[in-house]
Amino acid sequence: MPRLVVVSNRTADLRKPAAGGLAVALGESLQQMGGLWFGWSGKIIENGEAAHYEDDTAESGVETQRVGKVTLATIDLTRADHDAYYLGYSNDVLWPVFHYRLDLANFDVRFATGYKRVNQMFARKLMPLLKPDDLVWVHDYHLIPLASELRALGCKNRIGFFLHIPMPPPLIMAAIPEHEWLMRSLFAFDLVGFQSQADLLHFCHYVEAEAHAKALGDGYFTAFDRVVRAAAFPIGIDVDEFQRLAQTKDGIDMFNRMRDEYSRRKLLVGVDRLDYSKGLPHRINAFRELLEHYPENRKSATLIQIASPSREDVEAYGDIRRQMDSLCGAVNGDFGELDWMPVRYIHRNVARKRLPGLFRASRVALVTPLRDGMNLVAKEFIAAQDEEDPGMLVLSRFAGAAEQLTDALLVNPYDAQGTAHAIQKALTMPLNERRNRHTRLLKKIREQDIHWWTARFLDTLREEHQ
Ligand code: ADQ
Repeated sequence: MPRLVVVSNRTADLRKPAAGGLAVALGESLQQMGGLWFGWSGKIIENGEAAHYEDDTAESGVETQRVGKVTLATIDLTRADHDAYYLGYSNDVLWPVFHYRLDLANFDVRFATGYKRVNQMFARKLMPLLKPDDLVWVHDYHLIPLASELRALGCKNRIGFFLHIPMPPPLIMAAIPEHEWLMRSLFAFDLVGFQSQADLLHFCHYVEAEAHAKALGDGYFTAFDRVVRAAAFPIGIDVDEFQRLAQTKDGIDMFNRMRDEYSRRKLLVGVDRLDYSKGLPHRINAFRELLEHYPENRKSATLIQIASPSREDVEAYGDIRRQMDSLCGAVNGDFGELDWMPVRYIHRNVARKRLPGLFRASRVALVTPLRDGMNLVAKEFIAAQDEEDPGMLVLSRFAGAAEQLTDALLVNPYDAQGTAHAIQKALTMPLNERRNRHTRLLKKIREQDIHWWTARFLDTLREEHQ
């Protein structure tokens, strides 16, 4: 069996499940299969100059560490490289554009140069660690050119790529000055995976229209003298692990505390990174609509919104924070009573072990991103429910998860009144309907869980084109 080599921007401390979806998903699969995980250590060399990378002696060395069955191999970045590659191109160009937010993108040409330079360095550092039959699995938008850089160094391994965020439609993609180069880079992989059919379709439209790729059937395309296969692999969660977490002492304590605290109230919950793609201000506005148009919820419904700090060095993230402070403050100011606050907004990280209890005690989860690759919180909420008396999921149709979770109440998060109506429907849904919907949702997330996802991606990567 070939060794698995995972490459992602960050490797995580596998002993501590982190807040990012990628870290959670990969940590689980790598621990099971063993192998190598390569990425940035998270350390920044303050006095380093990006130009020094031309001189091999000034480059950061690779540090290795063994955690269980996994070898972690990490490199540091200079401040200049970190700012151009990570803050700049990854989070100020690719993240907004891939989430359809051209208005937030900052197309500074220095970002593209830094992005390319760091991908070259990743390739140079990784290449000596590879064995000929390793399967290489590259993750996410930070590393789109990595396979082409590895190929330039002579790498013949099978290399797969998974995009955790949405793939935008061709005309939005075309706003990125380097869009052709990015898409050509994808052809250096053997397999390119997307979260949803919608993303896959955008890729197919782009390569056929803009790159004149020829479709060979079964997801294979040829262009630029290479053959790549593209397919959708909706990422899942470890349903059993999440349910076990709900049954631990911490899980039960959290559930009991929340249930006692909110015994007279209907609890709604939202758990996200504080990111403009998650639709948090729209959600607060929809909740305000709920209180206005369905007054029976006043003094009764409470929304706990956890929004963990994220990418605070990027300007747009400061804006969303200020917006949330003001919107939540206004709802509480306008509707709050001495003994009831409508919104409890928590701008902090919450330990993963607390989430199942919180989800289980909630009547409704609001997962209403404006655009999201998948959204694992939606699946975790379903996994945590009491099957006898399950809570309902209100889910944005613009989350990748909406393709699978059609038994949730699907909403357009831009439509505050429509969303408020769906929340009201969720709060008042008869037990029988809740149970039926939950049974079907749970079946879906069990069938396509994290183990299914890993196995399907790797099995497909192993298949050679005939
Ligand atoms: P994220 O944008 O980080 O991930 P998501 O899938 O919702 O989004 O969440 C990832 C994980 O982080 C979940 O396990 C969740 O419980 C946890 N988490 C989120 N907010 C938290 C908080 N405030 N406190 C504690 N834990 C929190 C990216 C893409 C997604 C895609 C994933 C996986 O943007 O679309 O689903 O990768 O591919």
